[in-house]
Amino acid sequence: MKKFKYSEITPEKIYKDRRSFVKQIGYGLGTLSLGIMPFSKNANAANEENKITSYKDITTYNNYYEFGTGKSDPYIRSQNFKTNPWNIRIEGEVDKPIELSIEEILSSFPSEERILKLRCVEGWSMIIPWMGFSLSNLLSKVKLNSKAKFVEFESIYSPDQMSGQKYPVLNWPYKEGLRIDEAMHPLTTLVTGLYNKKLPNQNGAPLRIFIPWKYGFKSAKAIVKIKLVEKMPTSSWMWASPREYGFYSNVNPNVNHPRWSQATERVIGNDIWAPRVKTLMFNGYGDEVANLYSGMDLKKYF
Ligand SMILES: Nc1nc2c(c(=O)[nH]1)N[C@H]1C(S)=C(S)[C@@H](COP(=O)(O)O)O[C@H]1N2
Ligand SMILES: [Mo]
Repeated sequence: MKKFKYSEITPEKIYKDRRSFVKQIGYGLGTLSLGIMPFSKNANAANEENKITSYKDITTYNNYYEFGTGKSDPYIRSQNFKTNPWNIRIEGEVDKPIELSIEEILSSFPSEERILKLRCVEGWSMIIPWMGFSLSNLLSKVKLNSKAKFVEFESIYSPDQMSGQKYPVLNWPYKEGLRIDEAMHPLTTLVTGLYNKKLPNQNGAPLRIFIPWKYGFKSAKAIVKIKLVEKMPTSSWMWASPREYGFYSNVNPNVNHPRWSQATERVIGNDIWAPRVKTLMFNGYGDEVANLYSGMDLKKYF
């Protein structure tokens, strides 16, 4: 697996902005990492469109259908959601399944800041200062067997707390999946917080996955189960509409959604009259992840 330091893929301008940003919101001295920015090393890539999205936008404009389909529903309806106690089970094609409490996970795997861009399949994007660590670190806790070809993520099923689950909007619980090499890639992040704070419920507390080169829906929230499987899992969105949502769902401006273009995106937080910006292949993380797909027809495997 390719090794890199997050600082090495951070354009200098962003890095500087990031330092002033750090001062601005008064981060403690303990804050570790530099950001990871999606836009290559081009100096000219550092401009207005690479600004970190505000805490307010990140936490009030959400997709989390368990709490409703409106953008403000998750913020409004998730405040009493119970994230403690919380256990995460790792099972399937492993020598021995394990169950870890969220406390164990938080204390065993220190989180670092990772500034990564989220590109929703609906055509908007945000740059989010996540806190988290690589999923591969957690998976190293179990011994995978040779049949472990894919990983399936399962979100919580709790219709009493999540009124959206009373309606068959999706096939609950929310499920997503990755190929094992995608899951092991260091950019595949288990998210524990944002803006150096605890993860808000509406963003997927206490633990959600984040895969920066894929459309946002791949990044399942409130995960309770991680299952190693042999066959490609069927995600909730593939169930809902296989023609529109493929297993890979890599951000790809050359493959349109059947009902709309994916060539450009609206940057959340920009003035409403600001032009949309060009969507980048793999959401700008091609240098890091394109090799996972060499030789694959990404129109067929969308
Ligand atoms: N469990 C669950 N996870 C989910 C969703 C959801 O509805 N339920 N929505 C997805 C979609 S479409 C997006 S764009 C991102 C949004 O993440 P954010 O609200 O933290 O920005 O979460 C993804 N994860
Ligand atoms: Mo999305």
